[in-house]
Amino acid sequence: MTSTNSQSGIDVISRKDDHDGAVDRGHGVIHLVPTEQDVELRQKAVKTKAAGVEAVLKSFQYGIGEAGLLRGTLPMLQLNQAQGFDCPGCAWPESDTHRSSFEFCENGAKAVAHESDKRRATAQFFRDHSISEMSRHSDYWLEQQGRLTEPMFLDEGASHYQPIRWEDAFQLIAEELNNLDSPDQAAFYTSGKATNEAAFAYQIFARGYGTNNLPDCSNMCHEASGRALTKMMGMGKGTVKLDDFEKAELVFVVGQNPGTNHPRQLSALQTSKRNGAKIISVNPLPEAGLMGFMNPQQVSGMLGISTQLTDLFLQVKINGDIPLFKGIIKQLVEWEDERGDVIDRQFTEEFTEGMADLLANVREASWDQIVSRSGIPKNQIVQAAKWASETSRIIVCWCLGVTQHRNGTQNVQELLNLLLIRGAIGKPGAGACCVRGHSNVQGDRTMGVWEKPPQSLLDQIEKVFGFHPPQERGFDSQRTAKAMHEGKVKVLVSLGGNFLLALPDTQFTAEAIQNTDLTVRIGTKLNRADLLTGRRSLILPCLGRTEADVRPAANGKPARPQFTSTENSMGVVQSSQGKFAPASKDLMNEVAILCKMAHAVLGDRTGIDWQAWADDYDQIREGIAAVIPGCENYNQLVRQKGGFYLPNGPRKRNFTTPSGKAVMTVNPIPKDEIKPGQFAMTTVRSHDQFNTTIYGLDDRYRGLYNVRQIVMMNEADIAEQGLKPEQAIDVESHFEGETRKVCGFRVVAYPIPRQCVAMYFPEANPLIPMNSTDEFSNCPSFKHTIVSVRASGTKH
Ligand SMILES: Nc1nc2c(c(=O)[nH]1)N[C@H]1C(S)=C(S)[C@@H](COP(=O)(O)OP(=O)(O)OC[C@H]3O[C@@H](n4cnc5c(=O)[nH]c(N)nc54)[C@H](O)[C@@H]3O)O[C@H]1N2
Ligand SMILES: Nc1nc2c(c(=O)[nH]1)N[C@H]1C(S)=C(S)[C@@H](COP(=O)(O)OP(=O)(O)OC[C@H]3O[C@@H](n4cnc5c(=O)[nH]c(N)nc54)[C@H](O)[C@@H]3O)O[C@H]1N2
Ligand SMILES: [Mo]
Repeated sequence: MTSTNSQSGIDVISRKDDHDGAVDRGHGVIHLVPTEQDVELRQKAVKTKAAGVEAVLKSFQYGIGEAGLLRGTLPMLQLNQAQGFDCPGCAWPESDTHRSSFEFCENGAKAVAHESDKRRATAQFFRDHSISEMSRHSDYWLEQQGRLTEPMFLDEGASHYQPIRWEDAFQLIAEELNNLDSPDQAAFYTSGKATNEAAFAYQIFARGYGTNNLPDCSNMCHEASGRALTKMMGMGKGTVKLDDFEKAELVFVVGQNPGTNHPRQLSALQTSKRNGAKIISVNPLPEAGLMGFMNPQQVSGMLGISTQLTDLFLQVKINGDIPLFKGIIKQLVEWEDERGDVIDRQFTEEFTEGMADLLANVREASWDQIVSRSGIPKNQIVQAAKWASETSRIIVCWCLGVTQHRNGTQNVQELLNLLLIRGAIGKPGAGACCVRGHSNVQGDRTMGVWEKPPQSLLDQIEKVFGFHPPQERGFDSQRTAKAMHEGKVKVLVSLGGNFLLALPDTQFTAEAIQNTDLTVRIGTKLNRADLLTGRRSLILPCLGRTEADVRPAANGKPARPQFTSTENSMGVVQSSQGKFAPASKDLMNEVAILCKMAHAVLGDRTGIDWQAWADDYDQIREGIAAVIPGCENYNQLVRQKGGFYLPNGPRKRNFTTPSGKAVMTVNPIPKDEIKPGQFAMTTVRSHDQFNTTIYGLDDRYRGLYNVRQIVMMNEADIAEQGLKPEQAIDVESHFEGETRKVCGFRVVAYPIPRQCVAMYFPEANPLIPMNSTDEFSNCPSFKHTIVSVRASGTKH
């Protein structure tokens, strides 16, 4: 590693303090952090409502700007229509019955426009720009170079990528993989955009090759939800359907920012509200979409008339959710002890176990501790409990503010305890709503992308395909990074995503990646993971979901359009067919790319005709039908208009736990490890990004413009630290004696609880310790890092 001098305020990342994470490959320095100058921060008032006509205009503006008038607007009209393509944005479902012709949201539109980009990162672009030069630019700039058009190869020690033919790329991968000492020296990462066909073919390929090293973005996202739901109900998925929102009488929205990350969820919440439901929001930040909503699909919304969504805003401290929900349950149990009509005894006796321990635990809990650790006054907790005692039509929705903690699994468990004691599972208008992230992250798991595969999956693969899959557990994403760092994993294949910037501890992850022999990334656009690579690197560009996928005539079959399928957050599987001209004639769908890669690597070792799978996805779907429970007749079911629901036991009070009952759990209040002068730091997405893809520099609803290297802090804390708003500060994180630091971030006054700060993902990832993960799910604690701050230029 060599160090470079940073001139800009933003250019510092370090675990060791003496370098910015830049590496010298022999042909110039590759920067882990861009050296581009930032522009001036602008701050406006925090918004109290989301969407409305402004959002529609923004989506068209973005669509037209990025993609050109026709490519920009036409795709949006196809979005989430019964015959169109599945939105490549989030995993929120579409209505089964009524789809408006504008069933899209601003951020779905941005995702589509980003893909329909008219700009191209061609071979000439790679000739003109060395990787060193590209690395000086921001991540925003990298994705702005447009769609990748042909396979590119970076040789050992080379300064530039050069074009490579598809066959040669597959051959290179085959040689590298087939020369490893063990298949476990390779890892196959998946980002949750991959469709069901891609995910299924990919996991069969990895297992046919001989490893369960199938890390995926879910390991960093809802792994804790899967663990908690499986332990307590026997199935790792939520239990509600969209129409339950019409019948609900109380909806909790915990640790999520739907106005930005799941905008169509606001329509569902609006429906609940109009039907008389109360909404309780639990969040350290007063997120615009939680407060009010102007529905862009309706005239009133277009006119700027909003629905007030939240009835009770519980502004918890970061990681205050267990104490808060323990408090709500405690109050319910106190009333039960007085009046005996709060716990649903019929339900709990017939369908659950473990209640005695839960009741003992909440009876013992101290109100003082509940109030001080949640940050919520007792009267507000009593109010929430009162509403929860008045109805059992309760839905609890949650996302990353709940899961990405060292006690993430227990957070989810405490929410589920509330549903169970009220009998709010398996009845209309009630249940668990685990709001997934990436558009097909749930489907990827259903299809078998899982480093800890259930034995039943392995046995069925063996039965259907005749090869013996590996039986040992593989690496999840964090363990993959560590294994690469130790030199145990030498080849990393990524199906989409950005392994470098999505993982914790960017510096460590960069070192890990650079310690491999080969990195291969299938993607649509350039990102920093293509610059900080293994000794050799391949970029394999693929079609996006909006583009028509016509496989050429082969095996006696004429050329015909292919489609793929996805599963949304509520277990609905449906087909998705792109319509638009591909960004380049050299592109293939990622399904075809994977099958061709598998063919080159495995030949006929698995007995699967990979070429036939590449040319006709019906054949892959036959495999899905034979292996994945609930997918029998997949080819037929997926062609039905609106798709089909996967089976969901808990929705019918059929709990597939070892005892056959839903299991209540005891979840201790987490230890308070924050010392005076330190802060709990959470990381959030801005309104203008999709994970590591930055669409723009504005966070409109939070009133923050132009700058992403910021720290949102309570005004009183800013003063107490002797700082001034907008001052440049250094942030140091503390974990088990290790420190990590970023410098030159701007502090902004924000309505966040005392001793709590928020920063943006992925800029804050250098601060996140790799080993700070949930004990049960190993999900990184992206929402809780202990930090201290200093004015830049002063010593810690
Ligand atoms: N436009 C857009 N859509 C997206 C994405 C995107 O990047 N852009 N990403 C997709 C993906 S992969 C995912 S997983 C989802 C993510 O969806 P979200 O979970 O909504 O994403 P985050 O921005 O991480 O927001 C977490 C929320 O939790 C709150 N929070 C932070 N810490 C705590 C805490 O300790 N307790 C509580 N109760 N709340 C807390 C934050 O203030 C914030 O409102 O969105 C998906 N959809
Ligand atoms: N600090 C912090 N870190 C986090 C989080 C957090 O909240 N805080 N959230 C975590 C979560 S929830 C997640 S899901 C991960 C996200 O981790 P990833 O899923 O790995 O990252 P993305 O940014 O979604 O991936 C973006 C890239 O995907 C590629 N891409 C886009 N569309 C397609 C496509 O159709 N096919 C293919 N093959 N490639 C495509 C593009 O090249 C783009 O650059 O990050 C995690 N990291
Ligand atoms: Mo996610």
